[in-house]
Amino acid sequence: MSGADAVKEDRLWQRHADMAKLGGTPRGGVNRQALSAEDAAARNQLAAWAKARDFDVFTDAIGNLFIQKSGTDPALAPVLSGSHMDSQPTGGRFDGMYGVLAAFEALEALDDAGVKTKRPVMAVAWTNEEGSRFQPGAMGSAVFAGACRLDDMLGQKDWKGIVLKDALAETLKAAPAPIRDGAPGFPVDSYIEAHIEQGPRLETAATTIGVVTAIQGSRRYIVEIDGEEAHAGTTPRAARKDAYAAATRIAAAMYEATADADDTLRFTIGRVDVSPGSPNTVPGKAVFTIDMRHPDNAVLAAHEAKLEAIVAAKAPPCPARIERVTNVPPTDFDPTVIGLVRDKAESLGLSHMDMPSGAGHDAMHIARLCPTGMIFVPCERGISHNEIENATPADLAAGTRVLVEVLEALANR
Ligand code: HGY
Ligand code: MN
Ligand code: MN
Repeated sequence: MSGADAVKEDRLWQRHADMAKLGGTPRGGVNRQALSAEDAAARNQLAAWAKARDFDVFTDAIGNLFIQKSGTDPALAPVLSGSHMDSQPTGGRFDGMYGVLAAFEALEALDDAGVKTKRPVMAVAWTNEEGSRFQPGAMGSAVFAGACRLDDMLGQKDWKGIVLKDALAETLKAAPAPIRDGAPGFPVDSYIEAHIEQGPRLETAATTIGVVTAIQGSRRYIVEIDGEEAHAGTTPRAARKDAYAAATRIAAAMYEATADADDTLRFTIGRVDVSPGSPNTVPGKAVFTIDMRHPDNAVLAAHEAKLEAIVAAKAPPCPARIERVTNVPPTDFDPTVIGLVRDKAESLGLSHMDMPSGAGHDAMHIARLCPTGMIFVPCERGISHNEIENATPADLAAGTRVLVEVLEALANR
């Protein structure tokens, strides 16, 4: 029996149902934010399944969780596959989790089929990919790849002021696993990540497998505006330093400046905090986030200059600043890995198409370490970052069969 034949669709689907209970929401989605109690519960669940298989389980100093199936030559650098288990606040049960469970199912299928590989094969759950609680996103993979410094990340605070270092310590206490000592990162031969597409292209093309060629560039910013709290009834407009009024002027100008004719640039203001938040006090502070993406880095750089100019022009009389929080250039995946995904989908008789990724993934950082690629499967109406996110058991299993085949090929190189 081949590893791909040993993939169990029901087991994989049931694991998604089991994990969806951890942070499950009334609408069938998940709220399992990074380094929360729900995240710790998912870590414990995955580790329990791994230990039942005698796979090795360990974490690193930023909490990335690794599960290893040994190879015949332990001295060789491992092949990694995985994604993330943290979710958006109103997230779906497949974003990230599919990539982790597909990787674990692949280890199990190889084990069930008695397939030995030269290289060790590892499933990985990267810490804090979403970045909705602690910025920046894709944090665990960025620290592992050396794109972010561990100490800088440990000092990050969430919107309630909780320091990441403390949340991480609590998570690792609630979900203990041996910590591989030293700074995060170790030699990796290659990396392959399975993920739902989070867009409608595969479903529209009635195609099962996305052969992912690249990820578009993404930049995130924080805009902070300082106003002056004042009485809503007595303070004339001319005397006001209204932080929220300045924020709306800035935001309106930014939406206009980023509305490109071919609708390729992605510009999102996802979070706005206004304080003190009293109906009859002029806002003294406004803070909002910006998420901007495009396949061409030069376009992102040009628009970054526009955003800075808009803050300077529209903020007065309120002092304001814009700070770039992340800058991940466009990522091209490795032609060998792309070719493997395409060939294995073909040999398994699965429809497939080459496509770029609009969403960001941990693979964008790992691609700077080693040959990397991704496998997409469809999600219903392309909806994601939404509790109604959905996929089919058959598509999830099909993507996992391609994953097993690719892992075997990479691990026996
Ligand atoms: O934002 C992203 O692209 C990813 O889904 N976290
Ligand atoms: Mn994701
Ligand atoms: Mn996501």
